[in-house]
Amino acid sequence: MLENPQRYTVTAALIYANGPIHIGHIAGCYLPADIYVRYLRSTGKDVAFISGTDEHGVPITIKAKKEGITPQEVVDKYYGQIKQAFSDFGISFDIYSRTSNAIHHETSQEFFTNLYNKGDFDEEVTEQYYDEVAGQFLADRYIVGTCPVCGNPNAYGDQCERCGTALSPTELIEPHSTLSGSKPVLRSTKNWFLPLDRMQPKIEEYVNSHPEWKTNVAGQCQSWLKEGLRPRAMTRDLDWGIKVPLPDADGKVLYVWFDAPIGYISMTKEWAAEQGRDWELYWRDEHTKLVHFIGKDNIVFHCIIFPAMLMAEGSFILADNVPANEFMNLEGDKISTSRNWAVWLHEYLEELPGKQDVLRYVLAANAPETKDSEFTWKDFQTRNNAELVGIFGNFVNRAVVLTQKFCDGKVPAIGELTAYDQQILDELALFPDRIGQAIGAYKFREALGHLMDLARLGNKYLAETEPWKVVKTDPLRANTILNIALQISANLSIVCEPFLPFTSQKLRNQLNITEHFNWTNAGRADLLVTGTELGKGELLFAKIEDDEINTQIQKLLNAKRMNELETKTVPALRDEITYDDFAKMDIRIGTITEAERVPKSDKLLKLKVDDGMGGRQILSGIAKHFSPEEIIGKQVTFLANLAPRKMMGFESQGMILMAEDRDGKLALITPGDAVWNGGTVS
Ligand code: B3M
Ligand code: ZN
Repeated sequence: MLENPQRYTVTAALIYANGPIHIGHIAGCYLPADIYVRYLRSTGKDVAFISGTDEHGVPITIKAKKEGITPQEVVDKYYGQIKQAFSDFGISFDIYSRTSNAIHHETSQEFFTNLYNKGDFDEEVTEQYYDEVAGQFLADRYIVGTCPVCGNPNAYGDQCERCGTALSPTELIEPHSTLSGSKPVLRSTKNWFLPLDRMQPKIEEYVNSHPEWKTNVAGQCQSWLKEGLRPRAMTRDLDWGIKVPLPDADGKVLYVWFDAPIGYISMTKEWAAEQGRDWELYWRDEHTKLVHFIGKDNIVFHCIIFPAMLMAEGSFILADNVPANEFMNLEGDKISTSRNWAVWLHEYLEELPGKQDVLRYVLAANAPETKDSEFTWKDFQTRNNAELVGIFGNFVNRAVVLTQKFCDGKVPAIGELTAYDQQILDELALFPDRIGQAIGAYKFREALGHLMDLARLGNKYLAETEPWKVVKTDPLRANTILNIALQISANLSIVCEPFLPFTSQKLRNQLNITEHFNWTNAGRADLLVTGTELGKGELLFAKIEDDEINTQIQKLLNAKRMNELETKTVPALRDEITYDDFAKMDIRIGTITEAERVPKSDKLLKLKVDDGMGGRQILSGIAKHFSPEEIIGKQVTFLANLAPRKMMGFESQGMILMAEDRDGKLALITPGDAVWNGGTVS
């Protein structure tokens, strides 16, 4: 672990630009990174906070195929959307760029050429699956087959999503191409491999030199190392990506996991150029602390493969830490893009405007730091109402309102301190370090807990000193109490900023803080100058009502229902019949003229149908689907020569034809144009 770094390069995963982002991404990676960076900035550190979109690789081409647009159109669409959502949510990247930029292509190719020239790659001809119908090599993701471990028939060539096993396509049982459905054949092709096997001792040394890494991260690394690293191809036979800068590499691109992490470097270059800074300090100076924030599915790439690339290249620093989080689940189920089981950030921002900090708070409080965690809307509501409104907002509000009431809205003078006041101020002074140390150790939940404890301390102080009573007998004493309460509030505005930046700004406005206080000022009891007029009082947090939550829960339930429907298949065809069989049926058009429920039956409606032949009575089992009123006057299709039969004591002379939707809903079959009653259907 690097002690006393001179500067920080903090990266957050370059998410694939193939879809919008959801709360799982934020809780896993972006929010912790933002809290960390905001804290570092507040302590006056030199930080570059780098992120952007990953615009290469098979996930992009798969999406393009699905949406029927080009890969370029996919990444253009989502880059803008993702960038906007992050910015609206207050994720304070110094740059949010993209791997399709020219500078990134150049940087990656240069990196590759460097390793190539140094002889770091093994050139190898291997057998890869090829789709003869589609005429192209198949990326692992384009091959589906049965998992040899758990028998899942839909395992991908690189991983089984049911049991989590990492696979190679040749391990799949009965593989087929998702491009054409055909059985892929093996064809030989040349690629360039990074010999991770030979590099293992150096990688091991690196990983083992970081005993401070989180256990979930260290655990994954050790299990990879224990299995023994294998050479990994750094080029692929694909047409979407960065061209391999070699003469004999037509139709080949850099492996997306080769170019993507280099994106951190090229984006830093881009940022530094804009800022007139030297990018090399952020990647080549050993006093720079490099930290990668990612989700758990990216651990091996950031802890083993990218460091191996950097080691081979030789002129870069390696990550000091990779504080990867586990996953966040949603309402008892895994977040899933394909099943639309997610809370999408852009939708949240639209549907719950002005509540960025509530989501930031809930996601930080529930962050999956050591194990998978869970987001529920009920918990969201409770944390908002009980914690943000009930503790944080309540304290600040009391301090401000009492000041308005008893002190003319101005910061009152502080007088002589009691022993209790002093004790409170001593405690206050400890908070910035306590919170900061937890953030520095990537323990964001703990840090947030300390932050709330400071608000609790404020509440306790007011409850015990009761300035609203004291003011009647000893106004000077009340002034001292309120001064202290306001100083605690001012401190809250500083130390809450990494977590709740919007609230911090509101609070500063409310306390009329114009100075640029930062972490180094926190802990002091003289932040607010006596006599300063407070700004407009506005509630920091608003109660969230059941309605708002129920709307969100309903939305998820709808998604679940849509999914269930989508997996439903069309019923199998009945046995074949001849034309003569069909011709026996006399199907006609008629108009329902009367409809009423059949007593004692919850299913049957008794209908009068104008059949152009004097009318007839038909009983139909549709009472659960239609009210009598809504079907009177409707034209329907009915089977006219069905033998009459008795139902619940009434004669039914025919049968109304119905169409059944996949969710079981019934629809009348009404002719597209009005047809005279008695008209035949054939
Ligand atoms: N694009 C995977 C992902 O979006 C990958 C991360 C790259 S980080 C350099 O989860
Ligand atoms: Zn499996």
